[in-house]
This record gives sequence, C-alpha cells and structure tokens, in this order.
Amino acid sequence: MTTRTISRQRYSIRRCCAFLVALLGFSVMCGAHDVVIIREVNLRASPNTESEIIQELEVGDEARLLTLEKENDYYHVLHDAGVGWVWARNVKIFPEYLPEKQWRYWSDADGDCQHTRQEVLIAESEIEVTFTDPSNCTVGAGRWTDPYSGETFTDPGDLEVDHMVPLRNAQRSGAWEWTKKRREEYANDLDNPEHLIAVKSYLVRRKGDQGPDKWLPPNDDYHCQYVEDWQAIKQRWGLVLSAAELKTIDKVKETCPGVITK
Ligand SMILES: [Ca+2]
Repeated sequence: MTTRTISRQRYSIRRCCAFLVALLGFSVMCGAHDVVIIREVNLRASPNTESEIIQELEVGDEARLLTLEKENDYYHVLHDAGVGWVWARNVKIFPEYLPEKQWRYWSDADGDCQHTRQEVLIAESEIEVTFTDPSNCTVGAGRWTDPYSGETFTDPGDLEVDHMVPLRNAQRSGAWEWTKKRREEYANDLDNPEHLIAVKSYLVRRKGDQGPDKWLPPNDDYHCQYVEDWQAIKQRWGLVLSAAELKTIDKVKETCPGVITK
C-alpha cells in the first residue's frame, strides 16, 4: 500500500468521522438554520478556493448551517453530499427553524374542542369516527387509507397529519417573512383538503422537510396527485418552487394520464 493510498484512506476516514459527528450534532440541533444556494457554488472540503471540491451545487440546492460564524468568507454546512464549506456570497441563510415559536399549529379555529389534527382525522375517515372522550374532542378510532403508502389504518396513533408542504420547507420558501397570523392560517388550513393529510407516521418522518425532488411517496400511483398538490399549495401561498422541484414535477407529470407525448 503506497503512502498516497494510506493518506487518501486516512483523509476519507477523517471526512467520514467529521460527517458522522456533524450528523450527530445536527440531529440534536433541531433549530439549525437552513441554507439555500442562490448562485452556483462548490461544496469544498476546506474554506478556501484551492481545496477539494466535494460537489458542485446548483441554484435551489439546500443544506444546513453548522455554525453561524464564517471562516474566510465561507460557511460550514451539512449537505446530502457531505460536510463542507460554501462561499457565503452565493448562499442565503434562513432564520433558525423553531416550530413551536414560529408556527401555531393544531389550533381550534371554530372553538369546538377539536383542534386541526382531530378535524383532519374526522374529515378523512372513511367511516364515522369514535371518540375517546364524552365531549368528542379526540378521535379514538376510524378508518383511513394513507395515500403515501396505500395502506389502511384504524388507529389514529399510527397516523400523523402531514403538511403536504412541510412547515420548514414553507419557511425557507417564503414563509420566513410572513406574519405569525398568516403562518397560523397556513399551518391550520382546512379549506383545501390536500393541504393537510393523514398519513402513516413513519413516512412523515422519512419525508421530513424535503421537496418532491428529494422525496416522493412509495405509492407510485399517487405521484401525479402528489406533485400537482405540492405545486398548487406553493402557488396558492406564494411560496417559491425551486428549479429542482419544478424539474421533478415536470418529469412526473410527463407520466400522468392525459399527457400527450410526442
Ligand atoms: Ca375545531
């Protein structure tokens, strides 16, 4: 084994360790700032123009900020391709994501004791729901078909009510400058049935805050509806659709019924 090979292996191990440490740190750093690429930029191994390029990033790519302090005009970020550095002038940093402070979700607009999650469970159940309490505030059972997986559930404990366009995604797509009231309206929109949907909890966690360019539900039959709803919600609320999102949406739509291909 040559010195160069050993050195390269050590470098790979160091980079892998740095990534795992950062990932571990990030997993408890739920309030991290989001980073969006606004001009093409390289993700580099060190904060200087001479260092190795880990990946070329495109406009609309996303990452997480690891620390607010810049080094040599570079930010230290966590990207899908690994931990690295991006030139600060080509990225936009979004305010720290603090859902409990920034978003009032699951409110009870009509004051009937059923908050938004319960309202969605009631509206989407295929049979009349039963409640856990005499005041009918909390749903105890029903029957729901999760469009993400195509599976059917009877216990609401297996379901999460998903914001089709997740709050964190909405935040960096424009909601960061909304008033608190508008955020509450977004988080509790019951007027448009596709905005909030009861789906398998596990898949909501898998989806996280990713757009359709990074995550689509496992149920292929639902993809056309999914991208159409995603686009409609972003347009209705004046949220930015990234180039990567639009590319995926167009690609999915080409496969949808009613599309004429040349
Ligand atoms: Ca209510």
